Amino acid sequence: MGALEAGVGAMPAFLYIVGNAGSGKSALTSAFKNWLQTCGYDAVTVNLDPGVEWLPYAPDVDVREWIKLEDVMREYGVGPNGAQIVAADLLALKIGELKEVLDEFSTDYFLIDTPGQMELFTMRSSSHMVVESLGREGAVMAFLFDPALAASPQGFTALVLQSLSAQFRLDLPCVAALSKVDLLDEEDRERILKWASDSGALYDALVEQGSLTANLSVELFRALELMDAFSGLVPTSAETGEGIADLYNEVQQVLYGGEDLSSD
Ligand SMILES: Nc1nc2c(ncn2[C@@H]2O[C@H](COP(=O)(O)OP(=O)(O)OP(=O)(O)O)[C@@H](O)[C@H]2O)c(=O)[nH]1
Ligand SMILES: [Mg+2]
Repeated sequence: MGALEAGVGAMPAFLYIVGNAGSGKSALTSAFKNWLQTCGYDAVTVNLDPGVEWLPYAPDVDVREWIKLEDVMREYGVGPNGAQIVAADLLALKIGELKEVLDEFSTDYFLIDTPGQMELFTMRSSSHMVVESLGREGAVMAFLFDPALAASPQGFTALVLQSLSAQFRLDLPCVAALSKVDLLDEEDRERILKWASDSGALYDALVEQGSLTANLSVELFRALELMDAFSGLVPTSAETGEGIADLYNEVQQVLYGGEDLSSD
């Protein structure tokens, strides 16, 4: 199905863009907004990182309006890491105000750029409250696999486990994307994409590297298969725009099951 055929739904989508530090969340937020606008859809970008100093886009809604990391450090007498944790919890207290601001927008897509340190968003109950308050209807997570981490079978497996724990913690459906594909040569790209859809290929690669010996690993792979962990990755590049339409279609598929819910 083509991107425009899929159409957006009548309700706005909330796309939480999640991934390890430097995996390309902010760049993808920016590229996704540009792509949606080119297709004639409206999108609102939301920065949830209180510590970010520079963004590749001008956020429409910015958590720094309410919470700034340097203020938290001063007021609570904590360092940058401690301040991130306090800020994540303060966000839960400010969520009513954030929601009021979001409610003022009439849009198709909220693109939510989450903090650099992924565990601050995926592991704290405050984020669960954020998702709950903004609404589960229309909410999806895009989990980014950074090629720098996904290139080795061990790194790839660790990302699969992280994405599952993020889904489990936030209780959100997930679309997994390989970011920055423009940095990969054809061979590396194909290898990583194969691991994402073929657990046997990943298993073999781990065995080849001597990373799997115990029977427990077989059991782990069986469990991962049962959890649908090998349903593929959407290759994307914020740099070239490759795959953004595919990512959009995947999100629409998760939200609306491929039905044409175009509000036109
Ligand atoms: N070549 C290439 N570089 C990219 C792409 N996306 C992001 N980058 C670069 O990767 C670096 C990190 O990108 P960001 O978008 O800031 O990543 P992030 O996940 O938001 O980073 P934090 O918020 O700090 O965790 C920057 O130098 C980007 O220019 C891409 O698709 N292709
Ligand atoms: Mg960022």
